[in-house]
Amino acid sequence: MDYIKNYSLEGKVAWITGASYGIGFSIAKAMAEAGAKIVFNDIRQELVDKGRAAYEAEGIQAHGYVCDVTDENAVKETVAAIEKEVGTVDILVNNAGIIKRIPMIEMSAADFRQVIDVDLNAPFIVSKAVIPAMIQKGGGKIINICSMMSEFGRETVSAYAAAKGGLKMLTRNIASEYGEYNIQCNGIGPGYIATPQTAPLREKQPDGSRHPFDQFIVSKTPAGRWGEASDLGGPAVFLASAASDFVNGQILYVDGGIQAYIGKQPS
Ligand code: NAP
Ligand code: GCO
Repeated sequence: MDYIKNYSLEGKVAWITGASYGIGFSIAKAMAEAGAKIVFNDIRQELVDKGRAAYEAEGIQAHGYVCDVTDENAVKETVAAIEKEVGTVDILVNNAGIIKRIPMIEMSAADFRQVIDVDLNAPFIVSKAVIPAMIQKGGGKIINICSMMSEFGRETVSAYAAAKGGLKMLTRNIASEYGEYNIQCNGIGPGYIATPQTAPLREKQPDGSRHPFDQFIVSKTPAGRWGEASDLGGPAVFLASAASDFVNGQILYVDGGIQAYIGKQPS
């Protein structure tokens, strides 16, 4: 058997939510290189246009839609449009996400709810919208972008950790409830990745030194570096492909070994 064919996404329609840039863009790029047709969305037309141009610059004809993933009606309309214009969604990557770094006792309930809405409720809404057609088609793949905060807490990220912890269990429940329909639902848990979301944690200090958190993460990571969004492409293609048809309900951590390591002694 030509084993590499198991990793091909030829003929598949992959919807990566919130993928105008960042991790979602890199995952979409890798899936396109594996043969998938790429669908992405963003909350504003100008960002969709910008994202489409970025894909074109990579030689990818991506289908972009304006859609706020927290809006169930908008998601249903977008799924109908995708099915009409591109085809049934074979692969869903619930990537869209936000973070608000606020000490819990200073955080408003509205801020907490907004993070839960985007990072947990939206993956429920979008998965619920695509599963029926996946069942009809004989199967599908759902990949939820979890986080190290699916396992750990830290100061100021209570809403985000609660959402990502819940997303880990939503992943396992979709795997449990729809595995019999040949739908595999798994998570990817990135470590600390250099994207706009973590830019504040890597900002240079007024004296030109590196951000203390930047130094902390590098000392805690055996790889001795932040992850790049491109580090997530291969794991995502694996979980989207036939090569992972018997992998279900798992969270694949792509963290450079940070969760295995006690950390380097400060110099
Ligand atoms: P990012 O650079 O902030 O990108 C997030 C994307 O989600 C943006 O395109 C954003 O669109 C989109 N988005 C936000 N809310 C949305 C909504 N309501 N509807 C549609 N799209 C929405 O973040 P990232 O670092 O690439 O992270 C992507 C995913 O990986 C997130 O789920 C994040 O929690 C997770 N993650 C990141 C890291 C890391 O270290 N970076 C580590 C672990 C997990 P706009 O531009 O319109 O806001
Ligand atoms: C933070 C970071 C993390 C990363 C990621 C780690 O403030 O601690 O933003 O939450 O985004 O989720 O896996």
